[in-house]
Amino acid sequence: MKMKNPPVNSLSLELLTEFSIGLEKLEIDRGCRGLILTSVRDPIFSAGLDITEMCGKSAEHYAAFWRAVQEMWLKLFGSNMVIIAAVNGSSPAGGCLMALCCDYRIMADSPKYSIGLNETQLGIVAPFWFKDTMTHIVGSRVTEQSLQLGQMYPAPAALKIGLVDQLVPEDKVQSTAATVMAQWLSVPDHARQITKSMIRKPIIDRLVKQREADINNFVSFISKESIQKSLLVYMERLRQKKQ
Ligand code: CO8
Repeated sequence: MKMKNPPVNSLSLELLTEFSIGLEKLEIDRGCRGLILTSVRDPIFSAGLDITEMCGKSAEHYAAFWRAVQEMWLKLFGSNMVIIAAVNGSSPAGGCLMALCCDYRIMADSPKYSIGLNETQLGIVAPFWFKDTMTHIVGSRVTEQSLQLGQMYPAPAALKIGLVDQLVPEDKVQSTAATVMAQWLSVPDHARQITKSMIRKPIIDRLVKQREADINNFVSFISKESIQKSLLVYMERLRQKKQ
């Protein structure tokens, strides 16, 4: 599955909705046992959540958007398929979250590309299930430090802390993903799926149990004037970086 949402593959409400529907279809297709998640947009895997969906919109819009983010996470993190992230470029925040939901991450070996949960840099807070997903991969200490600092890791540093599993030359990301997929698919599905579910279900259940409260929290947090101001300042900084 190749994400395509120019210019930076941000996760808009439309992309998230299409993504979840697409994943659902593959999930029930018995002929599909694995999925490689990547982007058509070298050098960007995904710029994370579309910030414009979180600025200057109504409470109803924020609620619908957040439900779509939750749905993407529930489907991706909870998938029965083998999912491999072919991270062919930078991957901040929501993009990093998507990669972390996969079973294995292969990243283009270039210090130009970075990955991480940088929410605090925008003046916003990664919710508990973003934190849980990162903790699941790299442990509490690294997660705490990374989340407080909103740290983005260049590819070599990301490998060092285990945020990604393997670095390969840029032109080998897709072919390596196919090789790794073959290895994962050599394990009998039922045994692998039960094992995956046993480990991930408690993490998934935490969100399922408080999904509505999590939406309400998001809506009230993102609607605050101070938070809206932080996001606008951040967008302006992105624009100025170009000049
Ligand atoms: N959403 C919307 N627009 C974006 C985003 C984004 N996430 N990222 C970039 N853009 C826009 C830029 O503003 C720019 O717009 P314009 O052309 O109108 O000026 C355009 O895309 C191109 O951006 P760049 O020139 O910066 O492109 P580069 O190729 O130089 O860099 C990067 C690409 C590395 C992706 C860079 O754009 C970047 O770092 N973007 C910011 C990414 C980011 O910080 N994302 C965080 C989103 S928040 C999130 O995912 C989780 C939120 C959890 C919510 C919790 C709340 C309670």
